[in-house]
Amino acid sequence: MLNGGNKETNDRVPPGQTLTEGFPVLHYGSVPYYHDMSKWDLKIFGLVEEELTFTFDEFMALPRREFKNDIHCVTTWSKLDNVWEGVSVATLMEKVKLKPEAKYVMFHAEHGWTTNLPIEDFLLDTTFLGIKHNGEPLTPEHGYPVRTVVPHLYFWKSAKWLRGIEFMEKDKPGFWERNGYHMYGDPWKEQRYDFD
Ligand SMILES: Nc1nc2c(c(=O)[nH]1)N[C@H]1C(S)=C(S)[C@@H](COP(=O)(O)O)O[C@H]1N2
Ligand SMILES: [Mo]
Repeated sequence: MLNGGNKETNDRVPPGQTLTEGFPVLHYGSVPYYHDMSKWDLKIFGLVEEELTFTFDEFMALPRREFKNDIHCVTTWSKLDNVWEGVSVATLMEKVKLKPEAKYVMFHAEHGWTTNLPIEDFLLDTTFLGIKHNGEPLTPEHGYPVRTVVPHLYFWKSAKWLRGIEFMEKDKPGFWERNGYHMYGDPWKEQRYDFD
């Protein structure tokens, strides 16, 4: 058995992954610590009829709901049964009018870090903007104040410290995708690196 677990559990663990009970911290660069949230904003831009900027207070006032999922990091750990609170993409998109050419999304994080995905994957009702994990606000290390969560793709597609969502016509590689990671990153197909 993959992880020594029961069959139901193993069915939830993609090939080459091992379960972890902890919540590892992984990122490139330094953790941003915010002291003054009046300087924080979240921009929705690119192929939209009208660009939008949320202040911290505006974003935190959006309706939220609970999400449960399993996450899979390309470095081979998976963590089951995460409970999150976040803003659904549907809630966000009520405020956004896309141009018809919008086919891909780029998440922009603090320090210029980026990751890309097709718009269909962004619009799934399992994708969301996470604010709490297992009942607690995200810690600085895990992406405070808001991170995207795209649980059906490897976890590098889930941008911590989100600051922008850009809609694009053509796919473009983000930070790890420029550095050898797969453009899509399906854990069930082990799309880890660009040659997979
Ligand atoms: N802004 C930003 N988000 C990021 C990263 C990063 O370097 N910067 N790393 C990604 C990677 S590779 C992983 S595995 C997850 C790890 O999230 P965690 O530290 O909360 O476990 O964050 C993803 N989101
Ligand atoms: Mo990762």
